[in-house]
Amino acid sequence: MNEAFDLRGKRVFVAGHRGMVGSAIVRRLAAEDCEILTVARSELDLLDQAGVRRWMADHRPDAVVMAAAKVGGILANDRLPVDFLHENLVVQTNVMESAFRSEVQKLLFLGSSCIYPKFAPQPIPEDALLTGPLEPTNEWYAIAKIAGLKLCQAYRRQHGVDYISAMPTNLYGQGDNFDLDSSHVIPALMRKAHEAKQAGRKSLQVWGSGKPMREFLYVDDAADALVFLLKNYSGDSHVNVGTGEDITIAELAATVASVVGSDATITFDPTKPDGTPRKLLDVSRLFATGWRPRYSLRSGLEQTYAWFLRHIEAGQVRLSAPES
Ligand code: GFB
Repeated sequence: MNEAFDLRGKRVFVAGHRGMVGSAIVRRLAAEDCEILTVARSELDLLDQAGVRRWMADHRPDAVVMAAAKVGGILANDRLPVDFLHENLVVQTNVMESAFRSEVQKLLFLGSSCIYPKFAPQPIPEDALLTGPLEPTNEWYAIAKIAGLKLCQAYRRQHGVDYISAMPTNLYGQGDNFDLDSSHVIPALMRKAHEAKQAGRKSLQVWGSGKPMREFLYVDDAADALVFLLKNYSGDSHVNVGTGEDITIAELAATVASVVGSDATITFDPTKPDGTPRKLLDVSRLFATGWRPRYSLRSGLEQTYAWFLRHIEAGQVRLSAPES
């Protein structure tokens, strides 16, 4: 890692600050001596190019963290291809182009581990990008994210600005989406286990075969790694962000049930897709800097469930599909 970007006294715009990742980045940046800029969706629609240009010109941040995205689990990706491709392309392009016009020198773009080919070597190194076909359930999202990281490279090459990108593995934690149709696997299983426990039900249904393997990173660890990269990384290549460890979905379901305190029996629904068989990131580039996650999967799940219990009664857990 080279070229430190000193955050002291800087104005940092976090796009997507209401989302799970954006809000974790805002929490993490609060420990830095910088000014955090955010804007409510009611004030600025990131799909509106003229509005984004105007906002950026008026506020002139020094750095931008691009955490705004249309995200969702395997089924939402499969069912809403236009939303995942079009919204992400437009929003990320608007933010990057407006940032450049307003002379933003440092920008961090967030992608996803689904940018890699379905049958990439495991663990997946950064240079496996574009070496094979994508996983069909999320190719729309993946194409948008690949375009985003390429746009960062293009800005670097053509204009010499320090736009970088990070590819986090599957993330989870407080502020996640717990809507069963559009969520990722951890919030879905946590909610199902919680509701089974409350209703005294003895079955916990898991989509697919339970055999796919996934790597999970707690969102506060992700935010810590992302702020670390913002401060310390400058380079053409995207950087993988993960833990370097994965487990099967069946093992995950058993762990979630244990954290929730549910003794339900796990059943599998083969009508639902498995998605990519495995996507363990090669995190040697990130780990070479000395950065490490602080939360084990179990402790991250415990944190998440504690947050869920604290917020569910107050109606502060997202239980239905987020507006697009
Ligand atoms: O988290 P998930 O939806 O996303 O699913 P992906 C991970 C695995 O968990 C799949 C299984 O094999 C699912 O079939 N699974 C089991 C469940 N039970 C459930 C359940 O109740 N809900 C859900 N959602 N899954 C997404 C991509 O892929 O990962 C995105 O679609 C993005 O584009 C994101 O990259 C990080 O890991 O399969």
